[in-house]
Amino acid sequence: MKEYFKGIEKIRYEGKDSKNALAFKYYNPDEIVNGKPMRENLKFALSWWHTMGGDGTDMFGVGTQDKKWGETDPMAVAKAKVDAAFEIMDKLSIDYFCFHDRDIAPEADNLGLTNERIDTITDYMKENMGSKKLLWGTANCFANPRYMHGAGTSPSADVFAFAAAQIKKAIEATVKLGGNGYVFWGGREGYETLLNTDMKLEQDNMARLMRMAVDYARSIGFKGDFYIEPKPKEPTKHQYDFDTATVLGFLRKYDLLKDFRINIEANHATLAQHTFQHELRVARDNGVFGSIDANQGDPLLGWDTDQFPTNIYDAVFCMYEVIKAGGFTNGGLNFDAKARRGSFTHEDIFNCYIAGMDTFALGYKAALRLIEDGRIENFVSQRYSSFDSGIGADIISGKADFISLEKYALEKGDVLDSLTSGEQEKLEAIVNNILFSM
Ligand code: XUL
Ligand code: CO
Repeated sequence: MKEYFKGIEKIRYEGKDSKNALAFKYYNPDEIVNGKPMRENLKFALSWWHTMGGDGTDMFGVGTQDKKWGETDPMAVAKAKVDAAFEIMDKLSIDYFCFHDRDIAPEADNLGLTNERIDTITDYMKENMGSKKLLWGTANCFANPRYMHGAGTSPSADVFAFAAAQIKKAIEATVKLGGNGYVFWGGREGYETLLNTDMKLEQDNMARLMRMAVDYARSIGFKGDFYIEPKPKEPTKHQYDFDTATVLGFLRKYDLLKDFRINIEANHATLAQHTFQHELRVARDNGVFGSIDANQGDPLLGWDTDQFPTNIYDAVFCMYEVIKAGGFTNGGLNFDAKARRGSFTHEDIFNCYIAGMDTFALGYKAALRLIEDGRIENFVSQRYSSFDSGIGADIISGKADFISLEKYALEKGDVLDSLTSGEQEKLEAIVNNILFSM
């Protein structure tokens, strides 16, 4: 088989003192941590769209990165992407991948032919994937002009029908490749102006589409999780799946909670003016944590820059939430991230993944130390300990009511002396102490 990355050997773990750029400093896939090999703790995934297809095109210029893989015919390119992707995964010890239907096979002149192309490519993937696994599949229902007003939320019933047919095929491809997840990211499921929008019908229809997707997927044996990936804006001014809390309301309203979890993307969290950890905490606290699209934005830019994640603090707090949620089940950590336009060489692909994977490996270990160290967790439980006994325990158990609480407050007088310091700076220093003593 053709080798696409000649001169790049399998990336080895060399430890933190290594100066070799093409080596892991922190990610040792087979190291047992917290009872499991790191590759299973982290479940890294390659994103087909950015890594195999994204060529650095932006609104000011054409691509800078060769993503044709030496081919010109679109189906030959699609096959070459499979070979090149699997070579990258082998060389980086990445076990999972994620794709949109249109990333793996280019759209043809009609849906029938497009679906045949998906069959051809998924046959080829299945033959060649060996022990690699599909983390999740999805349908790109946002790029084609037919989706200019949305897919499931389009004002056109024809477009709704077309989207349903497209999603049906994407689910079939996911099931065929053994995927344990199916993602809905509503690229254009939102609005530009309420002047032309029936918001209620649009959201009711989106729920109808999701219900049909679940019913169909279960009927063909899909046992995995569905995910909604929240994002507040871009491309639409207002996306319906704004953030995790909004999506929770939607899932509850339409009775979809049994089948859906949340796929949380770091840069989407920051676009919603939340931290990455906030979104993960909301998901964890509500039992809907599912999967992660790992990347980072730039604090100075207000859009989705999808940078490879290198911010160690974000990775620590992300992994803290993942560990507290019990680790990944069907989900994993997909690098929904792309090389900067100026990082245009094939070697940069490896530099990017090594940077991201090392960041999360270090993040995982630091999060575990933070938990084992106990200073922060003990502080938090101490801070709320007034609910463990006395009046606090009565509030929690439901024994207290307004009448008994008023009696308590009247007897007590002021309660200011029950407060203790929040000690934020001390806790931040503890995080630094743990991080920099590793
Ligand atoms: C877009 C985005 C998507 C989804 C899958 O911002 O994150 O790539 O992850 O459709
Ligand atoms: Co994403």
